[in-house]
Amino acid sequence: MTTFVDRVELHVAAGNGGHGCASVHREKFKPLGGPDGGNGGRGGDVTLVVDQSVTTLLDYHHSPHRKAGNGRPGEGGNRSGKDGQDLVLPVPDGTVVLDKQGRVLADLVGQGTTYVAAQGGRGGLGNAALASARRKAPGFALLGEPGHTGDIVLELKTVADVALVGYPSAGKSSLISVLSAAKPKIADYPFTTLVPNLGVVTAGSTVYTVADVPGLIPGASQGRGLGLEFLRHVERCSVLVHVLDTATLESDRDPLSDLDTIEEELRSYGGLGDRPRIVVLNKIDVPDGKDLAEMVRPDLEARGYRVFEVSAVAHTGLRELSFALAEIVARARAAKPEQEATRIVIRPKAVDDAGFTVTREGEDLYRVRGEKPERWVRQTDFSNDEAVGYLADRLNRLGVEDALVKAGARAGDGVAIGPEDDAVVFDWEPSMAAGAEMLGRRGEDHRLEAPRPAAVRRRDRDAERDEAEAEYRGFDPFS
Ligand SMILES: Nc1nc2c(ncn2[C@@H]2O[C@H](COP(=O)(O)OP(=O)(O)OP(=O)(O)O)[C@@H](O)[C@H]2O)c(=O)[nH]1
Ligand SMILES: [Mg+2]
Repeated sequence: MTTFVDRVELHVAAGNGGHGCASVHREKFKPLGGPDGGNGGRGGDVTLVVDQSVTTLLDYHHSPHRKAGNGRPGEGGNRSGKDGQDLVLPVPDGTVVLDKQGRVLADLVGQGTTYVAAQGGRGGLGNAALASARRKAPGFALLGEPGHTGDIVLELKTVADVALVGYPSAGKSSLISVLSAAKPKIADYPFTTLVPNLGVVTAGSTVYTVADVPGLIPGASQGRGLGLEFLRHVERCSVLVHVLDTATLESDRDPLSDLDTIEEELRSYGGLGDRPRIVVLNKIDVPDGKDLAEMVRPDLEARGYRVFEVSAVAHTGLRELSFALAEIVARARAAKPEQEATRIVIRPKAVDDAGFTVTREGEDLYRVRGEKPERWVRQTDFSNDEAVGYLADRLNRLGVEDALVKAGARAGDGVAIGPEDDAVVFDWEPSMAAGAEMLGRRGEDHRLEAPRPAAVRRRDRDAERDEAEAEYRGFDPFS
């Protein structure tokens, strides 16, 4: 028997970006030939892809830690690092991706549907890419960014058009076995079915799928029997079929009270109220069963159910049932427009906000949050003064310094960039950028140039930025 696993916790780690390289071109008789450090490669993504040949999440149960490849560092001679290998994880059709708090991140239905569960880190720019007219020889490069890591929960919700529900031994699996080519386990003891079975039925020109779930008993909502856990597999169905046993030997049961019991449990589970229902009275090959079926039929019809009398063993009434189901399924499909074509690539919401916030936390601590400042910090090699100065320039250009002044920060106050558990904290030097400008822009030797008035410096700075943006286009270090 294959094991069925329909819920797993998965730890995904995308690859880290490779570091940029700081290198100076060397040739005989040309000792300082300009910066030629290449960019680091991108870290690989971890991607989930629906693969209909995969039916359980078992693999992930056994090995829940999955990591994509790291990008390689850039090298001298303008050689870029290789991108890290993406990791593609095949998942069953109908896999729901949740975060640990239970919020749905994605619902993966349809062959090829793709979800990027963790995005690889960007590679760091090498010093060749960081060079510009005004910063001719950067003595630093940017670090590659760490890839995203996180815990996600995968939950399988079977994708079936028709769901069979009922007491244990009512004959749900038997019905699937005679309506379709599926061969589920059938036996005369309760809870034969421990995991959902799926069968494909063809009726005329309509092809649809039927799933059963482990039998329900009174109190399933309190966890009796196998509980209601498996009802999530019927959530996607467009029609519910009550399979009622007309030949049970238990004296306190009959089709009508069985129906009430199951309905009560479905209500406790919730969310299935709007699904059309039909009733199947099974086992009419048993003489008493046939009598009982005829007795309860008017009652059921009075409650508004369409009723089918069948025998899964004697193959009675199956054709009528399968065509009636086909008709309901076809109607349901027509009502909700065909699921958008498969191969939808779903990415986690792109973090693309240009903004940042400054908040005061306590006497002398200010916190800066924002996608850019946080990313720039991750890209900075703090053992390299020039790299730190470059970071200060970038922050200043974004307006972080001004915002700190506005928020009341003063020299010596702590400035934390990033979330509480992962922040870089500086002692703030408000004059940092100004000071740097006085001494000369990074990567240039101010001693070779005459001092220029502030307005000119500002114009130069703007020009430098424009130039940089044009130069790197898609790979803009300032964005
Ligand atoms: N006489 C008769 N017996 C049937 C019929 N359908 C199913 N059975 C018998 O009823 C018993 C239970 O059938 P299953 O198909 O395993 O029932 P189930 O609803 O899937 O049960 P669980 O998986 O335990 O919830 C088996 O012994 C079947 O052979 C029928 O139409 N007539
Ligand atoms: Mg069964």
